[in-house]
Amino acid sequence: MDFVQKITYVPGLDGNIVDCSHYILGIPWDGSQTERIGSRFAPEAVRRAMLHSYGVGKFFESGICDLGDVEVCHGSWEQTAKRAKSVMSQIGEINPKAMPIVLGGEHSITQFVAPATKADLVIVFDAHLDLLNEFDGFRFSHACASRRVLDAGKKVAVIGAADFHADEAAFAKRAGVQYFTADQVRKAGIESILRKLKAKRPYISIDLDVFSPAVAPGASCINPVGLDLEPVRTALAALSPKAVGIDFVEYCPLYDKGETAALITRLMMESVAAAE
Ligand SMILES: [Mn+2]
Repeated sequence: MDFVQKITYVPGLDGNIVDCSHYILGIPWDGSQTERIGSRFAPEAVRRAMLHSYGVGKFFESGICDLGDVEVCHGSWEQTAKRAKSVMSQIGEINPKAMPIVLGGEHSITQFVAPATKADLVIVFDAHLDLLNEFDGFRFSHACASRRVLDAGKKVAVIGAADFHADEAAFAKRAGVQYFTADQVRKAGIESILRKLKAKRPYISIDLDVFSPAVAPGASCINPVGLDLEPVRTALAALSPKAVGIDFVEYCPLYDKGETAALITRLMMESVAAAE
């Protein structure tokens, strides 16, 4: 396949893209990261964490294919976008039924993946709304991630919002983007929020900054009022059986000692197990 490379081999993830049910793909693009940097290192950190787990359910026996990473072109959004879209369309031609499990990179990468699925709702777990039309004059900033997914014709809902601009909240209303703050999750409970989302084929995007630093110390933004683990785990268990794709973004391994890689590994495995 053009524009993919594989560095770390994880035993048990050697299914074939031709007939696998799920595939893992890293997209280590972090060109617009602002607070902490280095999410380009996350896919390899997560693969290393996978080497230290026995798996959940039949994760390592389910024929998952680890494709490796998109060969991003550091310094060029245009080239990276071209390559990532090419990889997604090659996969779509080979095995359109395979479900993507994507490891970012920053949040901008969701716009390559979610629009390539049949999702009827992109459910984003994020401290931010990411609905700005541009940030620092750049339309493809990670601060505009959900706005670009909307532009691509997908509906978006956000869970765990904690830090956003008034313009984004106003835009969300106009554009019909449902969002729920972290405080609303704590008060109402995640189950009641999930009932408000009508998704038959959800795509799940998890920005690690939705969590409290105690849960995800390596998230790219520090979110002092972030969520605990359980509401997100509960939501994943409920959404995964119907999910058509999932991504984990905004993890910067240089800022923790592997805790967040282990967290992503666990959530990814639980998500696959919930759909078994
Ligand atoms: Mn965020």
